[in-house]
Amino acid sequence: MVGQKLYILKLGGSLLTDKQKPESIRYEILTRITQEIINTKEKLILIHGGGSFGHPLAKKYKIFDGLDRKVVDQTLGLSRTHYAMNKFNSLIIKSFLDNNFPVLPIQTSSSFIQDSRQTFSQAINIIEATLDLDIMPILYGDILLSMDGSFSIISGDQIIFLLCRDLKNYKVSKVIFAMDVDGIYIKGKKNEKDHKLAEIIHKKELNDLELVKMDRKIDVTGGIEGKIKAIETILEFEIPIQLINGLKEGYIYNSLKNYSINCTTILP
Ligand code: ATP
Ligand code: IP8
Repeated sequence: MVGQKLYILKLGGSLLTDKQKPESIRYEILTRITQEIINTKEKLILIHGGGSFGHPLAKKYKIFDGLDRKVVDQTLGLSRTHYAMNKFNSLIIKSFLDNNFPVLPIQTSSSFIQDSRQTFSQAINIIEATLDLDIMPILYGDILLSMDGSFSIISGDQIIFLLCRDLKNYKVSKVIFAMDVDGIYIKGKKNEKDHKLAEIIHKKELNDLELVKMDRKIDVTGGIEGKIKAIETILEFEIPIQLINGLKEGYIYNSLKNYSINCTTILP
């Protein structure tokens, strides 16, 4: 089993929900994507983000910044943020079970904990045992408890880094971020309106990207800039990364099959 090939796919909150409208799931998209993933027959860990379920509550109760006695009912807000993510996750789990496909939710906030310096994975054996059984583990951005009596938010993007770092028996061969846009847009040379999709980016170019300023949605984990920071950490493990548009039919299937698509590829 050692070194078995594995993909990690993150379904972004921008893809599965309308980030401007609280707890709004895009069912048609979820149904199609579920089918695409099943059809690939590839082994993967599925992760999903917070979208309009986790981010608005995390923002309201300032969960990302940790324990703050001045925030009214903050620990209740911590529970509510987790509960919203759990609800979102259940809908995704249901979508696979409706298609008779075996999946198992791995509750992120019970699987990772941090101290003042780093985050520890507590459930790697469980995740690997799930994969061994050909059951697809599904994790999600969630609240993150801390051993010093505080808390924060762990993004789906950060979970990917931790899995790439800590999985023992599986080797991640590609990480895919499916979002509601084609990839990373960078500024062109001429004027404001001149922007383009970055098709191939090398690790050393990542810091100098001149990002186009697109719409700002509620996002406590840093939006596209936060994603790029997480990507930098994942590249430490020499794993190629793709950012793709999951709204486009067949793109998730094609990316998991390594067929060519119009997207951003980031190479270590
Ligand atoms: P979530 O964190 O809820 O899971 P996500 O992983 O889908 O969401 P976001 O963090 O919302 O992704 O980042 C993707 C969003 O970033 C896109 O919806 C896009 O509108 C926005 N964005 C802003 N600037 C850019 C840019 N230069 N290139 C690509 N996307 C950008
Ligand atoms: O959407 C954030 O995860 P992300 C999760 O992957 C919460 O950044 C609870 C806001």
